[in-house]
Amino acid sequence: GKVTTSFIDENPDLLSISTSRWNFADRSQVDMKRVGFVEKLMRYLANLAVNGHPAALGADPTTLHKISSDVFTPTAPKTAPATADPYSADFPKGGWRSVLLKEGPKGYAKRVREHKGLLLTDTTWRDAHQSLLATRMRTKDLLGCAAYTSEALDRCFSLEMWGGATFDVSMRFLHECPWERLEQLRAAVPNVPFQMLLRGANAVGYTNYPDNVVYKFCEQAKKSGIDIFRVFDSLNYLDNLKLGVDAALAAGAFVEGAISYTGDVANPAKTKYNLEYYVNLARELQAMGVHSLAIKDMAGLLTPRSASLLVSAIRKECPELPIHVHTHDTAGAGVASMLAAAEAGADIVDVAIDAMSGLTSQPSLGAMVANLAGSRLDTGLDPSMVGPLNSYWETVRSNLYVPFESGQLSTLGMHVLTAAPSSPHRYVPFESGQLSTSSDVYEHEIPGGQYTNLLYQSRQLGLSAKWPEIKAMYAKANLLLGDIPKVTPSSKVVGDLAQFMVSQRLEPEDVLEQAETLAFPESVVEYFQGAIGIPPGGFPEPLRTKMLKGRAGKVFDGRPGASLPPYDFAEAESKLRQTFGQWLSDKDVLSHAMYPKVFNEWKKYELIYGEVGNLPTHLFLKPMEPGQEVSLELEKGKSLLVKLVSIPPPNEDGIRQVIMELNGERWFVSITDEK
Ligand code: 3PY
Ligand code: ZN
Repeated sequence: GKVTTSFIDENPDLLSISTSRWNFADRSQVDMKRVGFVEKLMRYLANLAVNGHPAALGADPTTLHKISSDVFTPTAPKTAPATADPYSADFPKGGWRSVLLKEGPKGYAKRVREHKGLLLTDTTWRDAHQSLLATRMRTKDLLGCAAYTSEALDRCFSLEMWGGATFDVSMRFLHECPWERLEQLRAAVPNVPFQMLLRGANAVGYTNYPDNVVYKFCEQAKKSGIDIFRVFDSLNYLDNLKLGVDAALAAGAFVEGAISYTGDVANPAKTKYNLEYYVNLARELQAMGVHSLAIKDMAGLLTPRSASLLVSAIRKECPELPIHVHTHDTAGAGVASMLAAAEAGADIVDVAIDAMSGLTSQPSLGAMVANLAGSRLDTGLDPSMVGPLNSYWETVRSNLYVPFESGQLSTLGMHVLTAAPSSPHRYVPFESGQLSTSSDVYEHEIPGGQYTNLLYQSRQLGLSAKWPEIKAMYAKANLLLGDIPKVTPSSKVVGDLAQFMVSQRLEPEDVLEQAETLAFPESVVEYFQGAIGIPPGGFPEPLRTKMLKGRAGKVFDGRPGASLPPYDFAEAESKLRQTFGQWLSDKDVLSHAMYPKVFNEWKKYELIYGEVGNLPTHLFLKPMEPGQEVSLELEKGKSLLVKLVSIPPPNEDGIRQVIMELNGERWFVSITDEK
């Protein structure tokens, strides 16, 4: 327990709570909350110092020492950007979002089709860190460059910054509110459209939800700041796609219908996923009323030749719809393929800021800008503005220490890149260890977002020596399951089956033979039960019939969500209110509907440790050492001095009375030693 709270009593306005979730009814609640706020963060720091991180966070403990607590302030360039910009006339003042807001989704689509240059979507805030850093990027580090990004990338079609795995991970591992992330970033970036990835009927989860959950989710996401929904289904199953598209349309958003790309359209030997298959999908999506089409190449299988063939074919079929191409740079061909896609008529391609690009992430933004500069496809982005943004990300991510000049520099009327006092090397504990490109992706077809995850999981299961075998087995598992598009959640089914086969030493023949009796992973059983939809060409037989024989669980016929009863939001809310009282928001109810267990655990965590999203990343990740003193800036110009004085030995119950100081006042924090 704490000894005193007088410091807070004497400084009532010091610890203002910046979160948008709380609606304080009166002053006494504010003060109560403030007291709890600091006490809990101290408890977090004390617990981290005693117990370290839970293994589930996936932070490599051997790299934590690399995180330094140096303070830096990256700044905008000193030279004025070129004024005679031949392309500026093509870009709307106030960013593309002003066009979207004024002219609506159809108007925006039309303007994009008319635009001559290639437009870019920057994925740094979503897919890039999902693919490189296990989705562990914290809101604080996104906010550190948000205002600057709104200027440096003001000519982008969109910023992909939400959805996919970010929703789950922010609650589960970062102990942050995903909605708050969205709303805070929106406030900092009014001009560039925000884009999210919606897994069709799976919304931002791994399984089908009742329809009303998907509808309500889209409605709230739009309200909180999402402009563009990229909707996909992991099996390209039209009924699932339509549900997602309809829900996003009902929310009044710009809807991008995505085609999940697999195989190789340039290879005549690969007949299952040929041009006709994809053109047909494009036609179906167009009929659903989408505003643009995305070719979602989640594994990075598009070669320049296949990109060119595919874009041309779809362009011919759907001349009015913007075509947006997404790829991963796993094999190293990403820039070449996106250039080919653009030449063939794609309107928009996905890239990530250089320091967060390449390998399993998107191709480099800087490379695309430079490669097209001066051509008819010029992106219009100014490299002198992008440079400092890249330096920011180099510092956040990499092992390089990039020294920045400190101090304000905003004579050009531009935003200064300001990071909260924090450190370089922040995310080094989440690096996957992958150092080079991997062209065997054309064989195994593992999506970028899954590749590093699977590598990490395999390590945890003690299977890291078998990584090459797991990749090869992934390809075999895919064929066993019917040769399917592989992306969340179908990719999880393939990955689970592959790991199962490697660990049980099974070859495909063994699986076919013993299908009735093997203890398959749950995701594999559910796949065959139709829980995520129907794969292209149907389920493989006789495997499916054998698999399902004598197994418990519902078998779905058609769209799984269609047979789920509507979610009772009123009942869920009243139950949650009993637990969380006035602190509960509508958005929390939705988070709970999507991830009930994860939500409850996160809320329990917050009761103990508070809103840890407020801690700078180096303090969130790196345990403090006895004698160390840090300054916590909770608000501009108002800081707390926190010192870890010492960690005494545990008593007979295993509890340590960690001695800390808060602005010179001594606190004792009881922490159970779990080691
Ligand atoms: C996701 O669903 O999270 C993806 O990134 C799919 O590519
Ligand atoms: Zn992706």
